[in-house]
Amino acid sequence: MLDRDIVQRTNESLEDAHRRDLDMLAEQLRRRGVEVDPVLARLALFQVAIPSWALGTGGTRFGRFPGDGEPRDIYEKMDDIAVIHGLTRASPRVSLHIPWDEPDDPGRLRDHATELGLGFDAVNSNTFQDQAAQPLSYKFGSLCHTDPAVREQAIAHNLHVMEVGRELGSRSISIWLADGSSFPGQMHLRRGFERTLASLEQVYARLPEGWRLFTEHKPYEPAFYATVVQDWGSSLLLAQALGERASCLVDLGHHLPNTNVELVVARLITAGKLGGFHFNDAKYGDDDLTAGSIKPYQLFLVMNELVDAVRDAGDAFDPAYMIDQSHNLKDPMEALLQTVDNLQRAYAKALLVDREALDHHQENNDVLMAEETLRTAFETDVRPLVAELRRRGGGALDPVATFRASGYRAEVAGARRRGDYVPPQSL
Ligand SMILES: [Mn+2]
Repeated sequence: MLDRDIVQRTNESLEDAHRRDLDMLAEQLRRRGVEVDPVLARLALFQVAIPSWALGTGGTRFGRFPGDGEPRDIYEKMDDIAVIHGLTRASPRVSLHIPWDEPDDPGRLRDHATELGLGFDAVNSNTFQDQAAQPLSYKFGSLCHTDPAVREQAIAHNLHVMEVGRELGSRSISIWLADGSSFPGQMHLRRGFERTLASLEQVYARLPEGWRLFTEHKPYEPAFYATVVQDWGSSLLLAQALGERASCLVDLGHHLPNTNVELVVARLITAGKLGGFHFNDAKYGDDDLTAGSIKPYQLFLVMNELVDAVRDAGDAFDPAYMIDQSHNLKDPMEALLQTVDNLQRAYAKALLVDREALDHHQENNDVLMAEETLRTAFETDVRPLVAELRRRGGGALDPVATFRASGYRAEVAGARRRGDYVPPQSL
């Protein structure tokens, strides 16, 4: 099992090279008037939640190729997340999906999480699939359905998810509005949206004290003609109509090709309605690839808007940062270690943007220097900064290398197959 000794031994073997890399970077940053420690202090505030559905191998419409040692239930998933957090020190919360990871006893799961040093971020409802014991079908929609009984069922499900979340200590619910139509004429475009809003009002009215509700938009899929909450504009209409505690969730993959996602983020910040993120990356559609793997510059530009918003609003700006990925080829735990690292790198680069210089160049319409100010930050190799933050927090200088050295996957593969699995110690 993964223990502190392996982290320490691996760190020791990497320490010398790390020191030299960090010193070189610190010297470079000093020339720009930037000190390492304040950057690390701000980088430490960036934490991201691990989704409960990302610990097992995902699949495509065509097939699934499961790996050895996948977690068999939510408890084993929590154990894997504890290992990920132990290595990254930046992912202490879990975003739970219901019913996929519905706990039999929320109190017991909460205790298990606490023992592992974990907590819960937004809970996710699901009205885009029919479940075994469910009386009415979502084939033609859920919260938007023409039949009030189906809408009632979907509302009741969301209320149930909030109740489970409340017992777990969660403080928000993400609702992906997957309803839509695949053919012109299938659904009355305005009425479908109005019914969705009316249903969400019922959910919002029962939002527990101190909770937030996130609406998640998507342009197409599973519906191919008109998604009810197709874009950030529709999501914003819902959040504004619902009230102060409703806001929009931006899934990076839920935009049509070439959409300027950082601009969407900026607009939602202006409206005071940026609730949270689902980080991932995409080449063609909702590909759910590793965040930063396809469009690292876009990820940096999104982070740049977030860091800029913190500058203006301080602690009042507090979106929920979550990952939403499907790991079909990579070991899911390794992919998540890589993702957290990628996100921290992008955020660290955004922290290095010389904002005074950028303001100056923007005010003076110096296009080239404004762009170069961003590029200077983006092209800085911040890997030693992120590694140093992990090291200081007791994590791994190189999380994937440490994970591989630990033999964790092989060990749980044996135990989980044999059925005598003993949860690992928290890092
Ligand atoms: Mn999502």
